[in-house]
Amino acid sequence: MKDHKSIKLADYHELSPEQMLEEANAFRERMKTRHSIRAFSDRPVDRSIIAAAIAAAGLSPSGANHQPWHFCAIGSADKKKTLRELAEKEEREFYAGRAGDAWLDALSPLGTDANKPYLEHAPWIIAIFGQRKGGIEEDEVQQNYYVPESVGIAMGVLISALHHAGLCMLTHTPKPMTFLHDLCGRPRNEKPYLLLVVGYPAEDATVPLHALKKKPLEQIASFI
Ligand code: IYR
Repeated sequence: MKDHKSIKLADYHELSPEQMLEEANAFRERMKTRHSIRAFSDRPVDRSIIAAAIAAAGLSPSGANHQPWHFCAIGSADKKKTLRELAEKEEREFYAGRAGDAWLDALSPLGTDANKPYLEHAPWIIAIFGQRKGGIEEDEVQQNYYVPESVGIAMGVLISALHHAGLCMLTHTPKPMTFLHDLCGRPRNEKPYLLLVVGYPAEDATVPLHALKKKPLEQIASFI
């Protein structure tokens, strides 16, 4: 490798192959109990839990380690009310025709419609933004690289961290989401990627059968 500043890897913790398999299996079983839900309780969730999960997501790998993401955790009742109104406005147009028949057909097994009460009920909505420009220092304006990939990885870590902490979620993508710039006070050169609705499930929360059908390993992986 070319000369660069580094430290010796010191916090790697090796497991035996048996422990590895046990851990990997245990994690898969834990992830099996992650379900997107659309009915949330209004029970509060302490901000420190959300902050810890976001901090875990912030440890994700990213293009040139520029960490091109911003997580805006929306907990204020006023903001959530506005968010619901603005998102539902977009969704009404989406379901009234903007989506097109094929898309609406694909969504029908999920039972979704333009009503998004959970945007107001759930204690936290996390809006995730990708930054086209930035760099590793706070005030830098360099080009960022692999932004969607980096944001996607961080999102996966965030979802895993929140699930691991015992919370329920919904990934939600009103389209377009440009109203999030003003709502979250973020600059226009950031791209809103999605909303993560986070909280406890409502008593009557359900999981659509369609969402339980996961592709088997043979279909999603090849070993060559
Ligand atoms: N944003 C809409 C539609 C929607 C789109 C996809 I792709 C989904 O997987 C689920 C819903 C909504 O939230 O209803």
